[in-house]
Amino acid sequence: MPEGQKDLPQAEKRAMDADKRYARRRTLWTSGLVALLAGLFASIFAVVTMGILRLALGIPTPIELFGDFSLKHIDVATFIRLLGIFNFSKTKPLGLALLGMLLLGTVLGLVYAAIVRLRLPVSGYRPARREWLTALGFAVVMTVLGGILFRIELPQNFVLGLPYSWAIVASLLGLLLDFVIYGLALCLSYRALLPKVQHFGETAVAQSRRQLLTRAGVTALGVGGAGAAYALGSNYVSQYASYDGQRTAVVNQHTPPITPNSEHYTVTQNPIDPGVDINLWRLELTGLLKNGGTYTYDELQRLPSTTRAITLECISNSVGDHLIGTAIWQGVSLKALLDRQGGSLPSASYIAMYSVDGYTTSLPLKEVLDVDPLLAWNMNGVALPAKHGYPLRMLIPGRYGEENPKWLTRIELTDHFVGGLYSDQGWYNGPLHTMSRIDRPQGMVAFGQVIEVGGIAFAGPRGIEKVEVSADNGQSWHQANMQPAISPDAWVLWTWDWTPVHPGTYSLVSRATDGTGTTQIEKYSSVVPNGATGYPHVSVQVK
Ligand SMILES: Nc1nc2c(c(=O)[nH]1)N[C@H]1C(S)=C(S)[C@@H](COP(=O)(O)O)O[C@H]1N2
Ligand SMILES: [Mo]
Repeated sequence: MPEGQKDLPQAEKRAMDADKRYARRRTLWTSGLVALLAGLFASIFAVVTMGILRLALGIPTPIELFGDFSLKHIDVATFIRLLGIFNFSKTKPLGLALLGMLLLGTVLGLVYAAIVRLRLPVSGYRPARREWLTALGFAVVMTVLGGILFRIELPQNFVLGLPYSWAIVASLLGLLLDFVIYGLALCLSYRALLPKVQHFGETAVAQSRRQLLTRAGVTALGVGGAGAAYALGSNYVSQYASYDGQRTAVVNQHTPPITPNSEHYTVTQNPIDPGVDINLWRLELTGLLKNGGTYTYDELQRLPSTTRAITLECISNSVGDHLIGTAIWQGVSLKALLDRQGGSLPSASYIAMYSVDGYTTSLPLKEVLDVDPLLAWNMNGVALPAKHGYPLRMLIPGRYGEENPKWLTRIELTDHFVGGLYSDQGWYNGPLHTMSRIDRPQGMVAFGQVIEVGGIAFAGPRGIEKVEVSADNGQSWHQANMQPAISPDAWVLWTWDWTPVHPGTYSLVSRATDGTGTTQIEKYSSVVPNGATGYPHVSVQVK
């Protein structure tokens, strides 16, 4: 140690310590700030990657996977509350999740910086091996964590409609690519933005110009990336399934026996409904059946098909509401298809159905076969419209709409129940409740003439035995006339000729009795979580 230092006065030593501390703090602040900027930059590029993969190949973004995952982990009551808070918009919560992900990616920049611990100033723009490896490690760990957390959500593919296993592979590769891009962008931009040591043979001016250009370059790329992310987001939002929740049309207070496709109610879990590439799409039959099998769209359509009118009703159809419609469906019966595969094994007690949008439902096999379900490719004489499940959907008569998967791709026979969005939330999935609805009259009617009261009634395959109408709020009942049902699985239309004895305000009520002789439940209950019950009441003024 040189002579002089030994003799340094206490005060000077303390000043030097303070300097060191100051330098360390500056390093910490600089690294931290640069790490956050690099984290944000990397997140933007990850979002651009996700957007491209989602829109071009239908690979679900981590944001959507997170959304699907979360929705299965809340109960019906919370679900309904959230629908209210977000005013039934799916893009708003997804937007929030996107912001959350950007924030997370930005903060992760700090973790990266803490791991690589570069001493400032750094020499050169090229990341060292350790930095590359750390970035790669980030990508791998994030992919593995995502894969484990979202393992149930991975089998979904929106643009191509890939079969189940391929969809899992595509989703995992998508996650990997998203996170590799994140890691690379983080590693490169962190290095690029940090202050550099002065090199011999380069003037200070040249050096700081280079540093400035790099920072400007990173900023420009970041702004460009943000623009691209915005454009991709707008494209996504422009495809939004705004028809979700659309009611079946009633024309002049009359419900047509068959609902035209364009007027059939629609309900979807998806922000954007899936499309499928019909050359890639398959129907797979697997699990506890004698022979597994795979069908292309053409192969399915060459099977002997049946045509049947089936009424579909959403579990969210309140008393008097219009989330119910009837179409003539054409397809192959599930029984016939399973028979072709040699039938089910004795241990098969459940059927699980998987759709290309990741929607999954499951029901007891015997109960399902009892109602002779249909795998339909045509709806009212034309190929299934995209929003009603092209290329194939399942119709299980007597079960609420939620148990009638659209965009079906895989049927599995199992010995256990397989969860899905609505069953996980706790919605009822048993046989639907008998219902009736009064369509007319409404509001005001003229006194002194016969008034036709009319509406619908429905009990799935149990059928409707009779419909009764009351004009005095349920004190006396009159049997309505029923049009013969177009099929055992369709609603019936009914009418009753009413001659009010004096003008006034009347409360019309209806009740249906199903084929087993059981009258619909009188006690009012809202749709959550078991489906609505209660007699419909319509108040009319006779003047
Ligand atoms: N794959 C898939 N199938 C689905 C849904 C969905 O979101 N995804 N929604 C279900 C619900 S809740 C209902 S009520 C019916 C609605 O069918 P529709 O839109 O053809 O009337 O589809 C069911 N099948
Ligand atoms: Mo539904």
